[in-house]
Amino acid sequence: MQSRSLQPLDRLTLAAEPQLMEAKADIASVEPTATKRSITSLSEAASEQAKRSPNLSCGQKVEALRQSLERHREERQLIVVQDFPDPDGLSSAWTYKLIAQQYDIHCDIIYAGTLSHQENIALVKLTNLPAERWTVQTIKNKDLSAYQGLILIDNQGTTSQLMPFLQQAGIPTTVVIDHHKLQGNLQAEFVDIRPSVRATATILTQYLQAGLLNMDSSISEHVKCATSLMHGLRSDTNALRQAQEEDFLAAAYLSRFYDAQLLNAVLQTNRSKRVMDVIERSLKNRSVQNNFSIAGVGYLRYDNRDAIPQAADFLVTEENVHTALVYGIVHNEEEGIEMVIGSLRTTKLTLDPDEFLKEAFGQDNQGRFFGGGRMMAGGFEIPIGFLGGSNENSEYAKLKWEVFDTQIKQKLLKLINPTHDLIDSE
Ligand SMILES: [Mn+2]
Repeated sequence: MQSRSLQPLDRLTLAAEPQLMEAKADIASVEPTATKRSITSLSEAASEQAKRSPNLSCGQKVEALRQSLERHREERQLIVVQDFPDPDGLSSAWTYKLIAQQYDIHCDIIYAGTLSHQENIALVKLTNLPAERWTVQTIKNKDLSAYQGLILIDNQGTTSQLMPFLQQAGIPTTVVIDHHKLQGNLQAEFVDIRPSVRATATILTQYLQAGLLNMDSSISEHVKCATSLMHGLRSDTNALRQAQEEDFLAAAYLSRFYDAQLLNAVLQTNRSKRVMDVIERSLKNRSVQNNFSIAGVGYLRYDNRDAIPQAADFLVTEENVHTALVYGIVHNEEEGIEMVIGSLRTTKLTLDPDEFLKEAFGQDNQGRFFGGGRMMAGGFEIPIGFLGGSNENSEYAKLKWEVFDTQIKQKLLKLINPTHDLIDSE
């Protein structure tokens, strides 16, 4: 029994090596004509990464996490998931919370945005998943001195509006567990970032398997948490179609505990009419070039923001399309701000969403990238600042949309079709 459950971890140790070679190959493949600066920053990034997450085997990582938990016994920690939490982030955060409970660490799981996908709402309701919404207003009224550590799961702090407040309060980042690419400056006591893994739920399941929490199918909370992990894992791997060996092994382990009926109930929630309307708009507005499908969907209410990734999921299923990009202007009535929000979905293995979006949209004046991603999926958020805010004047709203629509298309087409000239040369 014991040796059987250890097997996947051994494989993971083996799997870590080709990844290292890949990283070296990346550095070697920089063309000699490249500027000195880019070579330095690449090797710097590689050595930085090596410093932060030394080439530990999964067993060693588990041990390092165990020690971190031990060090922080009886403390309170805040688990931050991205603003619009997805099943992978939510289920992984819950798993960390249950693991930490073993060490008398109390965790609160928080997110700043909304639960907008009908499946996410169903997941949280049906499993009683303990996540709280803290808006920017909420956090201003919280006593943050009650928390001794910050836990970032399925993100690296770059997709949460709460981060500046938490950093200002001086709460140290204790743990980061993620499968997105390294997003830059990150200092934490324990870091497990594995972009080669398809879901953070896989990483947390490996922790469970390694014994950080003894799963018991007679405990309803364990069954529900395992079900949410299964959902998270499925949802980040396109229903396991893009899963790799370690994801399947994690799913196999979870199959001992999860509730198939409960998972079915979560998956069978229907799309709302508003989501259907956005998908319809994306279909109508899409233009396909070089196997990219691009669609602007105009204005959206904040609560319907999740319609954007769902529309991208749908557009990428068209024949001869390998990548879909859908975006719209999302209006946040509560805070009176507007943002361009977009999603990318790709089935092309050689297209790196993180690189693609960073190159397409660049960064703001504080060096923060407008976009980023993981394997097969990415997203971007561009604040529209002074031009934001609702306007009764429909002519103005139409003009504003056209400006952003044109600008985004221009930036995307530069990458997709470099010879394309948007401005008519008559
Ligand atoms: Mn994820």
